[in-house]
Amino acid sequence: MEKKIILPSILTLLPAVAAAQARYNIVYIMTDDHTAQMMSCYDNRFVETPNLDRIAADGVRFVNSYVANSLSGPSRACMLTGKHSHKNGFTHNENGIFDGTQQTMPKLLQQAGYQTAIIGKWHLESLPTGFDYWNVLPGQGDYYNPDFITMQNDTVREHGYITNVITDKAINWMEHSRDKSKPFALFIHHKPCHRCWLPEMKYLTAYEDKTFPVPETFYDQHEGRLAAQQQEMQIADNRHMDIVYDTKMYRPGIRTRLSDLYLKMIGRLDSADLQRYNDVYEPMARDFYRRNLTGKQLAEFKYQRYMRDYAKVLKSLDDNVGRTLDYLKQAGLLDNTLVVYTSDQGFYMGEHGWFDKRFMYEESLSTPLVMRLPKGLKARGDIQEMVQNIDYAPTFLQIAGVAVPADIQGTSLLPLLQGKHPKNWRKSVYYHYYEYPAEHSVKRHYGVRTSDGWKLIHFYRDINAWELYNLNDDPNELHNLYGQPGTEQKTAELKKELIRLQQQYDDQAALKFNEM
Ligand code: SGN
Ligand code: CA
Repeated sequence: MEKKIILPSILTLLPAVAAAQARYNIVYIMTDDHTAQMMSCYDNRFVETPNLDRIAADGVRFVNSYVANSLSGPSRACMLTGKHSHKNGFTHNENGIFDGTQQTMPKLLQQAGYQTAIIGKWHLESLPTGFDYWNVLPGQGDYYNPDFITMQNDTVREHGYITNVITDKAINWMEHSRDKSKPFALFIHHKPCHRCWLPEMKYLTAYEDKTFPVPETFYDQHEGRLAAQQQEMQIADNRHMDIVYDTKMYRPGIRTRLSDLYLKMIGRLDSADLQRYNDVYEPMARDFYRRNLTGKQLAEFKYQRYMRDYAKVLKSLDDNVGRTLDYLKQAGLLDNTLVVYTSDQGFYMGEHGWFDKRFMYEESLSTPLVMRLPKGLKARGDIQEMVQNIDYAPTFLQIAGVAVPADIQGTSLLPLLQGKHPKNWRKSVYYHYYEYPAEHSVKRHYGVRTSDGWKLIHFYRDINAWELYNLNDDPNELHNLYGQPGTEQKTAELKKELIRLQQQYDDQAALKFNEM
């Protein structure tokens, strides 16, 4: 069992913190579908994200950061509760309703005298609880002139581009609405880089002259990986990545599975902006339909369009994170505030030929995580320890001097932020994905990933397929070693570790599927 740290009082265990100042504020910025490949402090092949990198440069970068279930709602529920999906009850996006009566980290912070607020994507269906202020997007929200649900449960349409609007609201709350006599925890949940990557007007043409390198696994045929052969997230396949909705190649008269949704989304623009939008995309579409691309040429065309639009929405995101940091500095809050930047999960940028997430492979099991630390927390640079999104709740509680309830499954990252490297730190993480059947058709699976680079996955229920990877030799997870001669001992070792984690986290349903 991992050791659970119960904090009786901030004065006993955090004398440095208590002496230096009142309790730290927490500004938690979470984006949607933003993956580490597209963040220059992790990977500089594709884009520059100077403001996100500033957080890491001034603080810490977690290089082994994982989610528990690579999907929006479940990931958010793990963050709020500090518990795996089977314990917080929110396992799927589809038909999921978060039980807002349960214990959550924001509620515990609130009870301890924090002002709490959440602005932006919520995606848990029930209305937020545990927040003094909330203003959230209905479902996935819209990029253009977005609607927000207010605390009176009205839906109000705002004017502008989503990332700017959310940031304005966040800054406005910090500056004008909160009770400045109290510490605060603000959750800023952005929409980018979620599908279908609609850019801000000023970045309509950004990256259009850039050609992105095609990932080495773009043409992966998924041999030896049964579930990967059955997914529906191929960039090349027009049934998965829609030529109109996703790559914006619209022309009058064309109808695709998602073209109506696309027209509805861009139709939210004011007419002058819609004209500007069409002036950029229509000529591209005319040219595209003239060329009649097929095969590899079509696949790579779609890949470039995908990368460019993703990079455009990311540019607005990076600007707005910069604006948030500048506000904190100007308001004199930086020294006293923990700033966290992360995403609800990672994403495929053409690796294995894919977009989307869900699989326990590295790109979507991982999530970017950087933090700017308040005065008194000494860690700087890279943190190698394995961390998971169930750790955020206990971390924030401990930072706030609040006792961490024993039923929280994550581990507080505070020792790491203090520059310590506890010897008994976890050596493996547990993952469990549930949403099947569903869009993108990724089969249910669970598994273990160890700090020494091994991974065991079990796709279960309407499929029964085990996968084993040695990431040290096969970082792209192309060679499933399960059942290969010579791997028996490693497999047994990992199965034992998987069962240990399932018992530790009390995932009874999964334990039953091990014997399938
Ligand atoms: C939508 C998207 C999917 C995406 C899910 C979940 N389709 O349904 O591509 O996987 O959200 O994303 S769309 O046609 O509506 O764009 S999540 O990040 O919210 O979990
Ligand atoms: Ca997401």
